[in-house]
Amino acid sequence: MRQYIASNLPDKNGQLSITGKDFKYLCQVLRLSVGDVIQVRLPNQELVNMQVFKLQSKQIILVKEICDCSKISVETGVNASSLNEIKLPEIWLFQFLPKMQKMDLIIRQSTECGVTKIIPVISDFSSKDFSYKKDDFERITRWQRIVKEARQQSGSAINTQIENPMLLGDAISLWQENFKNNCGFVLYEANVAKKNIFSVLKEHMASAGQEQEKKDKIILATVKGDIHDIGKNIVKLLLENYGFDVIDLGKDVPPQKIVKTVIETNAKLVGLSALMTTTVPAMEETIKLLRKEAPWCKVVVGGAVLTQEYADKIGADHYAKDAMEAVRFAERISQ
Ligand code: B12
Repeated sequence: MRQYIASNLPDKNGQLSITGKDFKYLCQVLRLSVGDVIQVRLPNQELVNMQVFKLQSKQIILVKEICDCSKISVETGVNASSLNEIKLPEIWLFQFLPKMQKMDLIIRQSTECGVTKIIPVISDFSSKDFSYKKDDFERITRWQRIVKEARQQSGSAINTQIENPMLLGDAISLWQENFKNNCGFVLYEANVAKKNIFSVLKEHMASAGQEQEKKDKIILATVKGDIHDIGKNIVKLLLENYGFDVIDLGKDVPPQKIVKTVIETNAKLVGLSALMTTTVPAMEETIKLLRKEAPWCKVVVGGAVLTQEYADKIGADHYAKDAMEAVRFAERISQ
């Protein structure tokens, strides 16, 4: 555990008393004993080190660290991040309701990734397997529990909020109210929705006369042999949101097809994604071919397996660790 999410603030003596389910979790799962130190995220989102002061049959009492324990004694590794280190933009996930189990997984993963708000959307694209009531208290409580667990395990400083499921129209209004002139991006699930929410939003924006003028063309592809495309799709959505004209060649794309498209469209930038060590060579091969056949074109690479070192080794112009960094690079290139 990288942090414990506390529901209350410590009392006036600086003691935090924990009972019930949280008590069981701390004692039976994490096996805390007297003297152990853990990181605690207080309700005001402050992160403090607290030490087990007393352990009784149904209650555990934590106090602000009293000994000089510079090291966290419960599961070392990456520590929870403190809020002031985080200067990320807010990320809101508008998610068509998929099957229950999948939604649980999505909530867990987006919390771990630092999504600020999760908005479950009810529409024709939502799963028909479950009937989602608007104010299903039990379901919301369950989702909130998943968020709490995911925050505890990942150490995320972002206080992820989950909304009651809402109809697509309400979701669009919410998006417009909050992201009018700022960037907002939407994750989507192509398998659930033939027409994804982003295209729905784009249509909505176009009808409201807000369609932006298109910037440069960018070719995106997941390289040959690799079928991971979630990250690339996020990059695409964000680039499009910033007005770039993205040609998405999809996944498992051979180098020749990428080079051919660059030549045909005269694109200035290619974004390549690879998520496996086994497909990084295909990325290298693509870059080599691009240098030969389309030397004017810059290449930005990304994907969980890549590092700056790898990117340098295979001759990429830029490594983007996330979608926003890809946008920043594209903005620089297009100037
Ligand atoms: C989801 C997933 C799958 C899904 C993919 C669904 C899909 N449509 O993409 C499925 C189930 C199909 C799958 C299959 C496989 N997978 Co898989 N998969 C994952 C998993 C769990 C998450 C990847 C993901 O989507 N992350 C979320 C996105 C948002 O993050 P991201 O891709 O990193 O993208 C961000 C940045 O990296 C960056 N970025 C990404 N792309 C780009 C591109 C550009 C141009 C730029 C600028 C930036 C950029 O921006 C994004 C947003 O910020 C990872 C584990 C992990 N935690 O990474 C394993 C993982 C990638 N898979 C793995 C493996 C081995 C496989 C399989 C071979 C399994 C198998 N035996 O069949 C197959 C691969 C088949 C193939 N030929 O490709 C391994 C790879 C190991 C390695 N280091 O080589 C991983 C790491 C799991 C593991 N720990 O073993 N997988």
